[in-house]
Amino acid sequence: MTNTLYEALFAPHVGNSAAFLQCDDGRTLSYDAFLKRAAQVAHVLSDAGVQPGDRIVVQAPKLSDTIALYAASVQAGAVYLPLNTAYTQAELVYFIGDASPRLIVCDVQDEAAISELAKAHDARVLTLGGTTGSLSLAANDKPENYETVDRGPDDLAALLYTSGTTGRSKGAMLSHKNLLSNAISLTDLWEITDGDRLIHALPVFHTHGLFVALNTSLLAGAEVRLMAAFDLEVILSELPHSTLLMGVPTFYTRLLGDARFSQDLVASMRLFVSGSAPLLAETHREFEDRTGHRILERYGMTETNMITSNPYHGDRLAGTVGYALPGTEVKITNPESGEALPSGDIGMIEVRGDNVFQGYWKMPDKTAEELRDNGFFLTGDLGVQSADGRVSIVGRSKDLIISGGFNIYPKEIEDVLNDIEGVNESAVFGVPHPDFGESVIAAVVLLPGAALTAEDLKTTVETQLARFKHPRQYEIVSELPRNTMGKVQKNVLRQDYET
Ligand code: MCA
Ligand code: AMP
Repeated sequence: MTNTLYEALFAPHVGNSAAFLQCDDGRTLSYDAFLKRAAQVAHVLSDAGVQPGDRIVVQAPKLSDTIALYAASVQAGAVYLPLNTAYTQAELVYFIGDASPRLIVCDVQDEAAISELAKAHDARVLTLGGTTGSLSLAANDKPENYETVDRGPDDLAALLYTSGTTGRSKGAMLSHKNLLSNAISLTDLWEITDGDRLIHALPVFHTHGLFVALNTSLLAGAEVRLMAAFDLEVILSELPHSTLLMGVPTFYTRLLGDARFSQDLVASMRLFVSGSAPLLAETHREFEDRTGHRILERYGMTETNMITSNPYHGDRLAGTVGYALPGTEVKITNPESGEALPSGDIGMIEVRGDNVFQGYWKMPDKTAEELRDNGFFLTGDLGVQSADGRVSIVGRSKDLIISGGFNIYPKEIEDVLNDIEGVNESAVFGVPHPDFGESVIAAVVLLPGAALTAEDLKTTVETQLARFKHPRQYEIVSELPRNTMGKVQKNVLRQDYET
């Protein structure tokens, strides 16, 4: 058997009686029990007709069986395609049409609606949720071992959709090598071992919670306290028995907002990692003052996994994202010419290495635009590198809002608004928010005579887009600010509406 990811992350744990997943209901699954469960789930996948290379769409609650499904997908040689549980039916239609999955695994509650969607695409539907999910029930009777399907380093293990500044979401094709190389780098760098216990409060449909948190734990044999979702009370109660927390900046500002969060409470903690959105220097300092720990900030993208990290030993500098990971090259280039810039100059962050994806699913032109022939990927982030290679992100050339660690592409919301009868044009932008980092505002210009209200706009947006993308404020304006070239000046809107 050769299956790059399975052999490295899962197979070494056969017979390992150490705890792997501890769930909200207090149930603990050892590594060995988890592997047996994954094998049972892999049989269900095969029975559903899943062949090597087939996509499995997963929009499901965060349960131990959801993690077993990820392992089973790897073992069966399938391509795991997780989706945000907040996505609406309207959003799902696109993903299912684009990825043409063999199987869709959804929440028990959504079975009827998803089955309707699946019909048009000839996909099977199974469910997860409580003890009644059809996937879990089917797995119960299956054998506890499964013949692992051969997969090489360049075979796809996952397809993760990421929105774009223009057009539709793009599926980032991630190979076994992409995921494994990054897991190895991070586990080494952050010194994760089987003595660690990770508080896992991130969703498992994005790179951060799925790959950074789980693949490193699996590689090291660490214990994972699998929380269904972020819950401040639970985290406070788990901190005294844990060593590791990985989160988005909102996790850390919320912890700091609670007076019980103290140095004593984190006495057994070894490392706090932050990423997915910029961590304010102020949060970094306040965290150190309160706990004595310096948060370790790292930087990554869906297309590249993790790119840079502050050092485990050495200076974790607020406002910087550290150094390129071992085996990963970073350079700063002139966004127009692509020429490498000297240290100290601001430019586009480009990255190359085994961590960089294989391209966008069925979008060769988009791939060619963002992935150079020489292997460097254009991140769309603007940064600067010090003479010794330390990277700071100073902005984005892409029009992106990051709210609570979720990416929101204004274009997607503008498209929905502009389609409303009576709307002339719109501009969606982010303003600073104390909890989510940024929050969304929409400025809308109506056609002459149109009598739409903010409430009308809100009602339409709500039927189309996931809740976290909804503008928290709608402003009907007479015109949008433009520069001499006619381009909408979102920086002016941001300034005007910043509170
Ligand atoms: C929830 N809501 C949000 C967000 N999350 N609104 C805007 N932005 C958000 N991120 C809304 C809900 O729709 C709801 O609205 C209300 O807030 C409360 O919902 P609840 O589920 O209770 O939210 P929460 O518990 O407060 O969640 C906040 C959170 C969560 C814990 C910060 O958003 C989260 O887990 N974020 C992590 C995202 C993540 O994993 N990103 C990694 C991407 P209403 O009440 O009005 O209905 S991977 C990545 O970026 C790269 C690769 C990297 O570098 O890691
Ligand atoms: P995603 O498209 O969900 O993979 O999000 C990737 C984007 O998140 C990056 O291109 C950055 O803009 C942003 N990001 C990730 N980590 C950090 C960080 N530590 N600081 C600032 N931005 C970050």
